[in-house]
Amino acid sequence: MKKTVFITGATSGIGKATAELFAKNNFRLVLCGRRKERLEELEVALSKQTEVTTLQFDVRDKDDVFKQIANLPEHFKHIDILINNAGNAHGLSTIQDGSIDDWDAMLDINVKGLLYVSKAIIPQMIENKNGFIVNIGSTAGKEVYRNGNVYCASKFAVNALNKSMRLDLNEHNVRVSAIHPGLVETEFSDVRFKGDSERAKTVYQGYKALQADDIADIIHFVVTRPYHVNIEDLVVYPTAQASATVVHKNL
Ligand code: NDP
Ligand code: 8X3
Repeated sequence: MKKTVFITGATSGIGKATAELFAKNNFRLVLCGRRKERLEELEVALSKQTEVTTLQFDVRDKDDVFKQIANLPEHFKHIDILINNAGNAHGLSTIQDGSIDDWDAMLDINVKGLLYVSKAIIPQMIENKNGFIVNIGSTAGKEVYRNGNVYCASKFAVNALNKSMRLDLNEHNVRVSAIHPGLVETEFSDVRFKGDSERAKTVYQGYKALQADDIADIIHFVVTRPYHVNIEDLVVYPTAQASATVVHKNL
């Protein structure tokens, strides 16, 4: 039977690549993000392959998150797979110089936003005794690096929530996985450096970073294992990256 996948942060990077791959593989799609035009473009493009609906919300707005998920068209209400992907780093500063607005954004989006969306979708998975939640963490949630402080904390929280979800949902037959990528070339660094695209480009220079398609491929692999198989935690780096701070560059 055709499965429905709900993807947050589908308007760019990992989320968009995942939407495209899942469309190709005949999943029904609920695609979320704030940028309306991008959602519309995706809906038009992917509707040629599968059924698609879009929800435009900011994951920080809990009332809107709950309202929009509750009001999904009938055909899209039953969600088999939730991919908690929306998130970003905002800034790269020492703890003493960090911006409180950036801290709020990262904790509100990467942690609380993930919780709101999950809370809106988990009850139906419990009722159905079936479902899959994939949390996109980061290697920043496994190892801190200088200036990463609050972004790292937000991803350590995703790691903890992933483990907690596994414990709490275990008796309900719901699968839960986290995927923790290292450096992936997306709009991530543009957002981190607030539109300074020259600086963002330097993050991916001198080596081959992971691409959004690589992560989409891994997500697809994880969710298409037989139901008795649950990959708990998957860490993936580009070959040139050995840890958060060791990247072999040929500059
Ligand atoms: P992008 O910046 O390309 O994509 C981020 C996505 O998140 C966009 O679709 C954006 O949509 C959405 N998003 C951001 N803020 C909000 C919000 N407040 N409400 C709703 N949606 C939001 O980055 P990536 O694809 O790289 O990032 C995806 C995930 O992967 C993030 O959780 C990130 O932390 C994680 N990650 C990224 C790595 C990397 O090196 N790139 C490595 C490890 C993990 P819109 O702006 O339209 O709302
Ligand atoms: C994104 C990877 O190294 O910029 O989560 O934190 S990193």
